[in-house]
Amino acid sequence: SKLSIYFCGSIRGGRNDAAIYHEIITHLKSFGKVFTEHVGSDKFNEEGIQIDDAKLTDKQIHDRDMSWLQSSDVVVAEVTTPSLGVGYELGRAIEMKKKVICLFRPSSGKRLSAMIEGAKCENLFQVHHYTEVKNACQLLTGILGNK
Ligand code: 6K6
Repeated sequence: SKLSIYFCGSIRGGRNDAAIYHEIITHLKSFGKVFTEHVGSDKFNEEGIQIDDAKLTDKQIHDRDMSWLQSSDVVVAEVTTPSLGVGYELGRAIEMKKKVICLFRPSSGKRLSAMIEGAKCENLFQVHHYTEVKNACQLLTGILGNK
């Protein structure tokens, strides 16, 4: 059956990995509906303002994202580029007892926050280190593919 998937990736934290988010989101769409698809779009300026879409206030963005998060079955986060928004979403998702899958690329030279790495908990909060996006996608198929 079709899943509702909430994807998290950095916007104002930095757009270096936007192309990777886009690839992951494209893959996730084969498992159901992806909220926050815009996270993988290239239609943002450096301030994380969406260029062509209707302009929303920060409060509207926050409230809309929180209701999407609430109605999602699973949360997938690319956490390599540190983002306050993504960290916030993950904390809220844990509180909502959502299943969370974090994806991190050690080849970035960054070290993942202990608050994300250390939140790891068997099934409900997973943290996976990957190298190539295709490996991350295979991993997602393994987790989401038979649901
Ligand atoms: C539209 C109008 C003005 O700005 C926008 C676009 N901004 C956002 N739209 C939707 N979700 C957002 C936006 N900014 C942040 N988020 C959420 O926080 C996304 O779901 C991302 O996972 C996360 C990114 O947070 P930052 O702190 O890196 O921006």
